[in-house]
Amino acid sequence: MVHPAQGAYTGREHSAIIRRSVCPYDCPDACGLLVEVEGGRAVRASGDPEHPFTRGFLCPKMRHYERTVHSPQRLTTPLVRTGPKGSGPKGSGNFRPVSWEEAIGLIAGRWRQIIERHGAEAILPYSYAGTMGLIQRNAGHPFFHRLGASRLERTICSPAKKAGWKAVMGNTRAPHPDEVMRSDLVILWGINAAATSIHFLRGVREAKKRGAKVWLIDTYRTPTAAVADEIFLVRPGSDGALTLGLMHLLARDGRLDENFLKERVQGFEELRQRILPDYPPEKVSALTGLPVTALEAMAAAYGAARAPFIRLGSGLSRYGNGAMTVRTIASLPALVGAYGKPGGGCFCGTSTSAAFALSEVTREDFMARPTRLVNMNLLGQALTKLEGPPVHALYVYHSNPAVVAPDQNAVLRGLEREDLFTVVHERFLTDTASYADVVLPAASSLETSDLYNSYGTYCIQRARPVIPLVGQSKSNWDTFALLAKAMGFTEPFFSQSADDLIDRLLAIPSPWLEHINTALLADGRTVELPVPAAEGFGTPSGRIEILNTAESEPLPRYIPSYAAQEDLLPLRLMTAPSLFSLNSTFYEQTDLRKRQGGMRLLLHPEEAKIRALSGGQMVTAFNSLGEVNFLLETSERVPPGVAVAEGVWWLEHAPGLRTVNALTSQRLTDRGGGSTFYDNAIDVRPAS
Ligand SMILES: Nc1nc2c(c(=O)[nH]1)N[C@H]1C(S)=C(S)[C@@H](COP(=O)(O)OP(=O)(O)OC[C@H]3O[C@@H](n4cnc5c(=O)[nH]c(N)nc54)[C@H](O)[C@@H]3O)O[C@H]1N2
Ligand SMILES: Nc1nc2c(c(=O)[nH]1)N[C@H]1C(S)=C(S)[C@@H](COP(=O)(O)OP(=O)(O)OC[C@H]3O[C@@H](n4cnc5c(=O)[nH]c(N)nc54)[C@H](O)[C@@H]3O)O[C@H]1N2
Ligand SMILES: [Mo]
Repeated sequence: MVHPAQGAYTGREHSAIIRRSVCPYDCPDACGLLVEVEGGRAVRASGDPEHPFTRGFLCPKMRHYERTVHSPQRLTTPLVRTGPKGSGPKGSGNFRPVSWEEAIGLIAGRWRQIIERHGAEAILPYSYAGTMGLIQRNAGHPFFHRLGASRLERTICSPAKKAGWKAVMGNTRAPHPDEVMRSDLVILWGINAAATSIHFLRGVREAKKRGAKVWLIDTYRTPTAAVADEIFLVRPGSDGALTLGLMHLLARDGRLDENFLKERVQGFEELRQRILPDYPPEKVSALTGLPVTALEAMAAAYGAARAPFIRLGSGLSRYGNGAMTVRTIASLPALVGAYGKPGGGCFCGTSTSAAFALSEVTREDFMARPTRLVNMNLLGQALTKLEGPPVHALYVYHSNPAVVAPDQNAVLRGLEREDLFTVVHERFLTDTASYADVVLPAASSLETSDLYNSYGTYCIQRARPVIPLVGQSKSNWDTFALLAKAMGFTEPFFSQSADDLIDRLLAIPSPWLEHINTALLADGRTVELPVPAAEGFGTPSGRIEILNTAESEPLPRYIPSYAAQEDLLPLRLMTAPSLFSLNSTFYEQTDLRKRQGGMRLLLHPEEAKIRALSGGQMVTAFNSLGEVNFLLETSERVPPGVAVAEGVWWLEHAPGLRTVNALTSQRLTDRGGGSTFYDNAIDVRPAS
């Protein structure tokens, strides 16, 4: 048993000591960490066995967090560009180290000129989820609001999923994730939980032990297939049709919970009469690629289950029809009354940030007027085409758009502009940083204070620094404090510390925080918030709204994805998460890169054969947006018609000049302005 030390790093410790922290990355689990610190360095990271949900188990990515924190590649001083833009880490001779004072002075000077000539909206902040802590993640909002800069619509991840869920369920809160243990039919739907929700799988395995059956519905056999009893591989973007087909069969066979539908659901009759007749099994089979016998068996098993539980991922929402697909799936449990049963329903995710008055961090009130909104998925367009005013300055923090944003060629064309003044605050000289005019070194989560929420559990945790700052790095919060001072902002808000702001947030009354143990939280331990009691559904009508007249389409129906509408190229590209990286994070760890086995494209052997390709060969994947070289792997795990590229690789480690997002488009989802990373078609030829 380990006994972590209390309080923050003091700088006076000489022998090894163990301190608590939190995994800062964009993952639903938000693991509790124990960090062994020796001589001011983190020497080992392990899971905190006292974390109520993650219970001491870490994913392969975090097992050597110390290798990221103390990587020889960490940036340790501010840098100013001396060579051409975008020559990558190999060309790091293109920068010269400068002091923070010089760097901040340079930035403030350029920004003042730009504001004078073009107005503050010519400045665009760009950030996403390098760190999930509520303070560091949102640290730029008050600054850019006060500056009057353009605002970024942060919709790269899953806004379509949220919009789809909300259309049916409103603000209904998710059950506790361990509710899955009480289910007799668990459906892992469009989620590679073995990569993206590993602690949730513990509950799934427990349900299995108690007799539950587990299904996986995906577009290829992901590593999650190992826990599944049944695997259903659907055509990409066709889950909406699948769901309507299942509903058709449930209605046809009288497998409905009529009482539940009458009392707690709005609009099932309309759906039954106007929509479901259009989705007979033969048609749904043609749309989804699933045989009619499989559809019949699925509907029969779903209808007969005592408490079917859907764990819905985000992949299937990243399509032109993504919000509608989620809306349709969210309606399904209502037909059999699963939302009313322990262990039943649909789990999309939690949001414990709801416990906090986040507007006290983001400070929309600092805006003199609502400024221009720029959708982050349209960064390529914003940097190359936007007028009134064009973007003259970009400030990137905890994000890596040169590789994570769609339409890489457009993004890089934008970043290459000599007249664009780019600042990047980063831990590493990422591909984005290699295009910067000024690079600022960022602190890691072990060096900063923060308050962490979770989007897969009901846990929160406060973290304090466990090691001193590496080199001259600074946290997001402290960097914006310097920039605020340089820009002449005198509001006391900008001179408080991150810990001051955390104290303030925790002191604001919230029904979520009423009964928690504040001493535990102050001590840096994980605190689980009580799941709010479910009284009815959080919709305007108090019912599950299958019919929602506030939507432009009042009822769910199947809309084909962009790629299905075009049908120009034969392969649908799945840009799926890897077990050994998190978006473009962790590529600094050599072992994790090796475990991915290089930047690969997976194809069914038949698809390789008709193109005279073989596994192990270098291939070029292409479409109208770009070309990307991959190492080809042929695999029966991938059905014909589908290509899979896991991971978001750095250009530095790519076999060619581009990575996967040179093949993804800037098209948006039907609702929410989301990304459509999975809704792209490609073809493949031998690399020249
Ligand atoms: N190891 C690892 N963990 C991660 C991440 C990572 O990159 N790696 N990313 C983090 C982030 S940012 C997020 S948002 C979360 C969630 O990250 P997401 O990217 O949403 O990952 P999943 O929810 O696992 O869902 C992706 C799955 O959806 C499948 N899919 C794609 N299209 C379809 C379709 O049309 N139908 C069906 N049924 N399935 C489809 C893909 O094949 C894949 O298995 O995970 C986080 N955790
Ligand atoms: N092809 C494809 N593209 C995708 C996805 C996909 O599945 N496939 N997933 C998409 C999704 S769901 C998401 S959420 C986005 C995520 O996109 P991003 O939010 O850009 O995530 P990362 O790639 O993890 O890059 C985060 C960067 O932040 C830096 N960083 C970490 N901590 C700090 C800090 O405290 N301060 C500062 N200043 N920097 C820090 C890290 O070094 C890292 O380079 O990517 C999207 N892109
Ligand atoms: Mo994400």
